[in-house]
Amino acid sequence: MSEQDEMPVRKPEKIKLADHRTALVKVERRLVLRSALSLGALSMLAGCDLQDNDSVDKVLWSMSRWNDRVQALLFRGDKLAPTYAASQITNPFPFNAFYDEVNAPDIDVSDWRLEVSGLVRDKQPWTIERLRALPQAEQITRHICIEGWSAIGQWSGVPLKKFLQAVGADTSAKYVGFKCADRYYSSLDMPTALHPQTILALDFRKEPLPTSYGFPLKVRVPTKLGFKNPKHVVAIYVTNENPGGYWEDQGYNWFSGV
Ligand SMILES: Nc1nc2c(c(=O)[nH]1)N[C@H]1C(S)=C(S)[C@@H](COP(=O)(O)O)O[C@H]1N2
Ligand SMILES: [Mo]
Repeated sequence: MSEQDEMPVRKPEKIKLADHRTALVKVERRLVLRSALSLGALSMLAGCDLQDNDSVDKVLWSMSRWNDRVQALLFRGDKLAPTYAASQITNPFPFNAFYDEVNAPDIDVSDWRLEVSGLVRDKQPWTIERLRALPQAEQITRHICIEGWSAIGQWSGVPLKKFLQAVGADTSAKYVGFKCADRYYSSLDMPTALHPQTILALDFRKEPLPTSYGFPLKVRVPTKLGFKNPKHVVAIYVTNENPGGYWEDQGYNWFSGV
């Protein structure tokens, strides 16, 4: 579709979209393939001329929330993300965070505990040794960053489903939230948390996660975009209130997955 085709068919003087074009194009990109709408359809659905910042903002946020619901309905708990051969692993694997690599948190694993709270039976914190004693799963999958790069990596660790079962989580709750050592945070819908490829990754390429890639624990979710893969995780909680996330709360679509 060309840029022209996306413009709503209305009298030019009534259209005040130009200022918000970048934001609207971003939101349109966020509407994933199967539920995509054109900009024209967006302004028609909005039923307004999108004349001021406030109404544009409202439309953008309501579209994003609508999109979360549609995406959640389209999500199939059994659909697997593609996997790759060891020879396809990207080396070196790229680093990304909201800060430079030298500032990645340097965590002493003997002090580190994984805190558990919310709708769970057992709130005892976990040491790395106890996590390693749980069943482990390995995957070679593609990490896709919204900033426009992707890379294939190999991660292994505890399937989040097994962990949630081990702590007696209420898996009828809606969300699982994560807090990180660097103030990053994110969250998943329960069907994605229970997905067989969602793991509490402890290893990268069969070695403990390097500092930059999330030591000592990163949530690896190959059915989601990279920003929904929190690194340096220190707390997990089960809740019915959407915990949002660092980028999610700045306007990135919350579901951001397939
Ligand atoms: N704790 C924490 N986790 C994070 C981030 C971050 O800044 N802090 N950035 C996210 C983003 S946007 C991406 S693309 C991936 C990058 O992971 P990598 O450094 O292993 O490639 O981490 C995600 N998880
Ligand atoms: Mo990212």
